[in-house]
Amino acid sequence: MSAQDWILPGLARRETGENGLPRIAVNTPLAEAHLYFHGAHLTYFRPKSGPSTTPCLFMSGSSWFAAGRPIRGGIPVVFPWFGRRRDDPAAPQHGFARLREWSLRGAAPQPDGAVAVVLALESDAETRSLWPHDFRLELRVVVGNSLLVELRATNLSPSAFTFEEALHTYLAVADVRQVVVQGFHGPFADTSGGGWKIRQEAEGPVRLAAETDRIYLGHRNRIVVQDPTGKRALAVEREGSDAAVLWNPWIAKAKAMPDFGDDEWPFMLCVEAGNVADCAVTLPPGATHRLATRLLSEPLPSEGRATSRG
Ligand code: TA6
Repeated sequence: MSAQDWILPGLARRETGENGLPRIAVNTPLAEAHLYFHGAHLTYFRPKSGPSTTPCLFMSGSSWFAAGRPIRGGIPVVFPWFGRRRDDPAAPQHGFARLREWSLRGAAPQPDGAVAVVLALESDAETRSLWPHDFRLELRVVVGNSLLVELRATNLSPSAFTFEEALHTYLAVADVRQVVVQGFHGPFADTSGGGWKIRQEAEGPVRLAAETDRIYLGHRNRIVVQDPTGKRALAVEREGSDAAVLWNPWIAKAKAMPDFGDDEWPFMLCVEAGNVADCAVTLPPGATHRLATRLLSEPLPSEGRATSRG
């Protein structure tokens, strides 16, 4: 490795990742992570202390790593729409930000020993052909005992625009059939099978036993995924996020996804921070909106049972 590969000597460097795609590898005494320039996609985060030092993010062994294709797993950046474009079915699912090559904006060590890396994406003719507005996106990743990911969207247009966004986090779990999810309450949109049916969550923790695809609007709670088989809990804290998404494809949908192994569905659970549907963001000219998600690896409650606290 040559000297110019170091972004932060001894802490962060450019290297060649999967399928020859360039990435930034962060390796500190606290944790390690991989951040691809393709889609500003964080694919790997492993804390080096705490209840478990196994990776906290799921990555599919069948993922594409190719121009124009989304990476399957880690934390996809969803912008400027979520899901399918109702007015343009041919437009890429979940927007174009995760399909573009981002550029390095900067990197810096933090007082607590973490390392921050910032990638950026600005509008151009291609993005304007899909979405007629000028913007700048900055993704700031802070790799420490926990993982902080911030998405800042700035309106560079002369008029306001409205967008949807999400940090589509794929949590790594040892067996999704055993997990207990705390923190989801109230009504949600059940979008499994492509529908949109409002249902009411029963009080108490959520357990999964089938394809689960839920959008909770007006939801800001801390979410904790207790993974008894993995002997840890993964907590997701959010800021600037009025919606949360819970997703596991289960058996049939896993088989239908070419970039997802048929037998991989028990090992992941998406808990996504975002602003979608009625919670979409309208940004005045020159303004910036910050969406943030923090991922923490924590011990299970002492008995390993679901706590009563929501
Ligand atoms: O976030 C849940 C969801 O909208 C699901 O409906 C499913 O489509 C998932 O995103 C994955 O989307 P992708 O385009 O990455 O295959």
